[in-house]
This record gives sequence, structure tokens and C-alpha cells, in this order.
Amino acid sequence: MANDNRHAVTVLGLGAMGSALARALVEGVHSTTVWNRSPEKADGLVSQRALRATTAGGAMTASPLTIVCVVDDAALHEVLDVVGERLSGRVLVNLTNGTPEQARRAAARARDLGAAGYADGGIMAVPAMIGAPEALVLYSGSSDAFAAHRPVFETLGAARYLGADPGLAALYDIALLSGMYGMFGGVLHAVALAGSEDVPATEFIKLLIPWLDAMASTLPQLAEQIDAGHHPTDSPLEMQAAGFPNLVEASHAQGIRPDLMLPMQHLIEEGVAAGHGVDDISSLAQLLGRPTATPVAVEG
Ligand code: FVH
Repeated sequence: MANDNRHAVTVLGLGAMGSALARALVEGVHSTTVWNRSPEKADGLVSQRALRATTAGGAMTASPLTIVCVVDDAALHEVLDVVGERLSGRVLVNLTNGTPEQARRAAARARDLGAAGYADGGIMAVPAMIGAPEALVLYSGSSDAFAAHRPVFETLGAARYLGADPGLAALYDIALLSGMYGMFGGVLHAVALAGSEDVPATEFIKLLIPWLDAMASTLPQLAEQIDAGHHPTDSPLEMQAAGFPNLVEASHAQGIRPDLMLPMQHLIEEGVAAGHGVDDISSLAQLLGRPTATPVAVEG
């Protein structure tokens, strides 16, 4: 390391995301060594001052820190098969998307190979966002490794360390993606319904976005209720269960598949059947298998 702001870092995997990571590191004036299975993907980065390595093992020995970002867990382990004990004494940060269990297994394998530290990450951004403060990258695993290389991570975007369990970043990543897919599912159904009467999606979202913003503003209250195990509301589940068939029936009548809405209808009905008819929609969280919160005593 030349000084506090300039670190040597290796990037393994130069797909859309790995290339964006490497580019941000080069632009952040870190000494950046790159390797990709298909070598031509390194050409553009090398013309921007990245250092080319011809093997993954050679790339890893060039830097105390290696960031790997390949397509999936199987590809990660293929890379580790090749690299082997050249990981010894070095820090590995795995930004490949995966599950918490995959992250814990990768951490164990890195330890067996003698790594000085392992952190797993979740990238909450698309490649074009990398390097901007809006790009959030979650990390978990070795706190020492995170602290030592924090300036490198902050070159990629906002860096958030979640804890020593290497699986935490993947868990948060998947949980955040779940929220995103839920939103996209609702939006797709909403614009399909509006579109069934020839309302352009671009027009309809002018109403949809403020509505979703208003609903999003209620989420802190919903979260408090989930944590407290207490779900007061003036929009109880029994009311929602009574209205939901309209949504399904209208979808059919308009020629729109209600598939994305049906799981929510079934969960609401299950909540009512389980005795939560007077409760808020927040009461449904526990039906998904969340450990039951200890109810907080509420006066009145
Ligand atoms: N792109 C995105 O929007 C998302 C944003 C959030 C995070 N994801 C995850 O990032 C990982 C990499 O994604 P990517 O977009 O870079 O993916 P590709 O452009 O398809 O590049 C895949 C790279 O993986 C290499 N690779 C595949 N198999 C192997 C293997 N067996 N051994 C070594 N490398 C392998 C591939 O190499 P090549 O095909 O060019 O030779 C690419 O470098 C991913 O986990 C996303 O979920 C991205």
C-alpha cells in the first residue's frame, strides 16, 4: 500500500459487474490487477491502467486483497480450485451473489486455504451505479479485513459492514431483493390492469408512484408492530379479505392473470382463519415462519 488512499487490489471475474468494480477501482487510483476466464474481457480495463494477470493464481498473488465477482457459487469454487493455497495470507472478498449457506461454506474453504480473512458481500446496485454513493455494498465476515481495506470498499459505493457471520450479507441481500421483487410484482399487475383499458403504463405510474410512496411511508409503523407482536389498525385483515376477491375477479374479467396476487390473498385468508381478522397486515409476517415476537404490553 502506497498510502492510506491507494491500495493494491485484484479483481477476479470481469463480467458486467466485475468490470464495473475494476473500473471504479482503477478510477479510484488503486493499483488494480485483473483476471477473467475469457481474457479478452480485460482488454478495456488494461487500456485504462489496470494490470493484466494471465492466471487467477497470479492475479491473487499480486495483491493483499482479492475481490471475486463471478456468475455463481459453482464458478467461485472453480476459481478457488485453481487458486488453491495462493490465497494463503491474503484477504478474499466474495461479491458473487449467493445464499447465506454458500457464503459460510466459502468462508470455511478460504480459511482452510490459509486466507488471512474472508468477507462476503451483497451488491445492491447495477453495474452503472458502481462508484457512486447510491451503490450500496453490504459486507459480512472478518471485521479486521473489512476495516483494513475499507478505503477500497468505499471506492465501490457506500460500504456497510453487517457482522462477523459471513452469511449475513447474503441474507440481507436476498431480503432486500425480496422487497424489490414484491414491489415489481405489484407494479406489473397494476400496469397490466390499467393497460387492459388502454391506459399507457407511462401515464398510470404517475398515479402509482405517489401511492407506493404513501404506502412506503407506513413501513416504519409496520416494522414496529412486527417487532412488538401487536397489530392495531383501522384496515383490518377481515376487511382486506372481503375486498380481495374483487381484485381477483376484476383481473379475470379484464383478461389479466391474477397469479402474482393470489399468494397474498391466500396469506390474508390464512391470517383471518388464524384469528388475526381484526389485526393489521403486519400480523402476517409471523405466518411466514418468523419466530414469534414477544408481545409488548400495550395500555388501554
Ligand atoms: N449485473 C447486475 O446487475 C447484478 C447486480 C447485483 C450483483 N450481481 C451479481 O454479480 C455477479 C456477477 O454478475 P455479472 O453481471 O458480472 O455477470 P456476467 O456479466 O454474466 O459475468 C459472469 C462472470 O463470471 C465468470 N464465470 C462464469 N463461470 C465461470 C467459471 N466457471 N470460472 C471462472 N469464471 C466464470 C464469467 O467469465 P467469462 O464467461 O467472461 O469467461 C464472467 O466474468 C453475479 O453473482 C450476479 O448475481 C450482478
